Amino acid sequence: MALHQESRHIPRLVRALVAALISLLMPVALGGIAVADGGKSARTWTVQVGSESSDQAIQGMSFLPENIYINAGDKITWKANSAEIHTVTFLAEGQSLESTQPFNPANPQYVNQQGGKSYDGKSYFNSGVMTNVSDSGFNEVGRYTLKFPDSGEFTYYCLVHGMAMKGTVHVRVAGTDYPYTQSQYDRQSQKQERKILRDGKDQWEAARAKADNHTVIAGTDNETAMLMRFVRDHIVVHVGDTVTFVNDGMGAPHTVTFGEEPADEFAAVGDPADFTGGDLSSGLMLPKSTFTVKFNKAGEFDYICALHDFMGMKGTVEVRD
Ligand SMILES: [Cu+2]
Repeated sequence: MALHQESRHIPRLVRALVAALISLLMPVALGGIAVADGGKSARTWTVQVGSESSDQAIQGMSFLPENIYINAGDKITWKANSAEIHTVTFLAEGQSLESTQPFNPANPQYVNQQGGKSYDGKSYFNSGVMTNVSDSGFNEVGRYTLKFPDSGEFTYYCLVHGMAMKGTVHVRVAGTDYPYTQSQYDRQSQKQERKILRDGKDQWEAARAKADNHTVIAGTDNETAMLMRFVRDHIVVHVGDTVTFVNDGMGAPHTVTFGEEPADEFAAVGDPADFTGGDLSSGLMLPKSTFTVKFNKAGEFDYICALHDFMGMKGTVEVRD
């Protein structure tokens, strides 16, 4: 397959080389501007990072489009399109994705931009944390642009979501005809976004069916669409009752945090077997984990997911005598 594609491009490569040679031989009289690619100038393409519903409850884990075909010399600008944080990360030669997991929010290699503006095909390049909001708690960026001077197939990942979120940049020889226009990619992306929203709504409905006054679904996801909500977000129990919070997802972690948010969001705080108000936190709740709290005092207790509260992931347990 790859061989076949290579051979198809040889005449174009030869053309491009001839054009390059001519432009080199041309006197610099033309204002110093040499046209090396037969008149086709380099383009900048756009890839969207994540997607979301207008209330931010449903978050999509996708680079849209997932595959993009560009030519050597072109640039790509990734644009943050969701409150949920993501990264655009090209791993170094020989570095495995597994070795980078899980995401470490305290490590600058994960959260800050790494590498230059031109991708060399082998070093570690990272956008840093990308989101479309300014209160994520990170030094976030809305856009990340890289130039691709060399042809090749380059896969990148979101370090936050690992295997669930990857994309590929197919860089072909300068002058190659583009298979898709930007507006074709955009239409394809919109279709994909609508599917993610439908998936998210289905999961929300399934969560409602599983939840009751003593069982709260603390987020759920199918690795592409995530629900960033507690379901039910307001429950009424009695003193002495227990409530079990369930992360019903497959990829995204959450927390259940009463009182003050701990400096380390992932740290467990307090005794869930005897909660009478104050600070209590589950620590990091991985997919399929649960957190059970016994409420021993009447009152209204508000809690948040320390990771996703800025998207509205909050709840209340009302405890009556
Ligand atoms: Cu959460």
